[in-house]
Amino acid sequence: MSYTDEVYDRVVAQNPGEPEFHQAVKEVLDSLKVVIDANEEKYRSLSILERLVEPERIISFRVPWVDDKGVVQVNKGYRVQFNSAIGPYKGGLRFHPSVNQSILKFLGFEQIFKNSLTGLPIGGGKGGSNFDPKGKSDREVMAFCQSFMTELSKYIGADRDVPAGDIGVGGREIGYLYGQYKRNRDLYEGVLTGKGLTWGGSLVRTQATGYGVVYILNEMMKAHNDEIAGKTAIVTGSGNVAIYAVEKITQFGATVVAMCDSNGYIYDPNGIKLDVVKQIKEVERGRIKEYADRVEGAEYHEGVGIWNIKCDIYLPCATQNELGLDAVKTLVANGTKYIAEGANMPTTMEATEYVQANGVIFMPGKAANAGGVATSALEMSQNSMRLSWTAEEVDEKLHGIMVNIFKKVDEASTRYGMKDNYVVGANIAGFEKVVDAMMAQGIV
Ligand code: NDP
Ligand code: 2IT
Repeated sequence: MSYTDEVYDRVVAQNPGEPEFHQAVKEVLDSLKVVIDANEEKYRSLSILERLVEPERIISFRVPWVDDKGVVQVNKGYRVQFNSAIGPYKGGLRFHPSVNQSILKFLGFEQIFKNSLTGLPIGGGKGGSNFDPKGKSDREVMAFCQSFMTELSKYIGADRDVPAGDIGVGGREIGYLYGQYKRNRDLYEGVLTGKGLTWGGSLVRTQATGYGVVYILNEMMKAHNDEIAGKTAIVTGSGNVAIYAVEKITQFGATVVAMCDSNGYIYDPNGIKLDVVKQIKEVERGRIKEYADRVEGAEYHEGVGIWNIKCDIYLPCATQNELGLDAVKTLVANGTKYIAEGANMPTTMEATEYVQANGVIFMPGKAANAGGVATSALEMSQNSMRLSWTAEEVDEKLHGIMVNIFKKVDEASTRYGMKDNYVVGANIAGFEKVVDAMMAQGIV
C-alpha cells in the first residue's frame, strides 16, 4: 500500500465521525501521491505525513452567556492550531450552528496549504463555535463574543495565533472580540484581522477574498485564451465573499444573474443590482428573498437549484459541499466552462472529478480564496510597522499575490505532468514550502 493511502486509512481510523476532515485529507493526499512516491523513504522515515495530518493542538471550551430573556445559554468553542511550520497560526473563526470539530479540522488543514500558497509567513489554524448569530440582538452577539474571547485570549497573540472572520463572523463580531481581548490581556496588538479602519484594520480586507477570486479567475481564463468580459456568471451565497466577488466580476464586464442564501436563490436576468444586495445583507441582515420584492423582473426560488440557471462561470461562495454531482452534471450540460471556489471545499470530490473530466477549468478554494487570508497577513504587516497602506497599495499587493498563486499552481501541475489540474497544482505547491520548513525544524 502506498504511504499516502496508509496515512489516509490511519486518519479515518483515528478520527471517527469526522467526514469533512477525512474528505479534505483525502483530496490533499491523493494530489501529493506523485511527490511522496518519488521521495517515499525520506518522508516515511520522518513520519512527515503522520505529523502533517495531526493538529499541533486543539483547544475546546465552554462558552456560557446570558440571552435577552435572562436565560443562560451554553455553546461550544474551539481553536484548532494545526501547523505553525511557516508562521503563527492564522485562520478564521466560524460561528454557525453546524460547527463541530470535524468541520474546523478540515478548515484548519486546508488553511495550511492556502496560507503557504500566499507566499507570506502564516501557519494554519481555524476556530469557531456552534453559536448562531442569526436572529440575535447586538447585545446577545456581544455577550457571546466576550465570553468566547475570555477563554480564547489565553491561547492567541500577535506572534502566536491570529484569528479573523469566516461564516457568521464579520466586522461587528471582530470588534466585540477585539475589545474583550484588549481588556483581558491589556495589549493593543494585531491579534485579530478584519479589524475596523479606526482601530488597526486594513483597507481592502473586507473586499479581499471576493476580489482575489476574480483576480485568479482572470489569470486562469487568460491562460486559456479567454476573458471574463461578456460572460454570464452565477455566484452562490450572499455573504462577504459572494458580495465582493460579484462586485469585481461585474467590474471585469461579466453579468451575474443569480445569488442565494441558505433559504433560496434569486434570478435576475438583467444582472444582479449589488447595491440592493448590500442593503439587504450588510445593512439590514435580511434574507435574499427580499431582492425579488425590490427589483423589477427578478425571481425568487425557495430551496436549492441555483445551478439550473445557465452560466459560463460558476463561483461557489457559500459553504462546504454545496455543489454535488447532480448539480455539476447540469452545469456541464448547460455549457459552464469555469469554476473558481470562493468558499472552502464547496465542491464534493465526485463533482470535482466530474468537472475536471468534462473540460471545465476548475480552481480549488485553497488557491482561489487565498486573497482573504493574504490581505489579513498584509494587515498584520501594517500593524507591526504601525503604518497603514492606501487602498491602491493593498489592492495592488493583493492582485500581485493572486497572479503569483496562479503561476505557482500552474507551474506545479505542469511540472508533474498534469497541466491544468489546478487541484493537484495547489496541493503540491502549498505542500512544498511547508514540508521544507518542517524538515528543517526537526522532529516537532
Ligand atoms: P458569510 O457568513 O458572510 O456568508 C455566508 C453565505 O453563505 C451566506 O449568504 C449564507 O446564507 C450562505 N450559506 C451558508 N450556508 C449555506 C447553505 N448551506 N446553502 C446556501 N447558502 C449558504 O460568510 P463568508 O462569505 O465569509 O464565507 C463564505 C465561504 O467563504 C465559507 O466557505 C468561508 O469558509 C469561505 N471563505 C471566507 C473568507 C473570508 O475572508 N470571509 C476567506 C476564504 C474563504 P445564510 O445567511 O442563509 O446562512
Ligand atoms: O478561510 C479563510 O481563509 C478565512 N476565513 C480568512 C482567514 C483569515 O485569517 O483572514
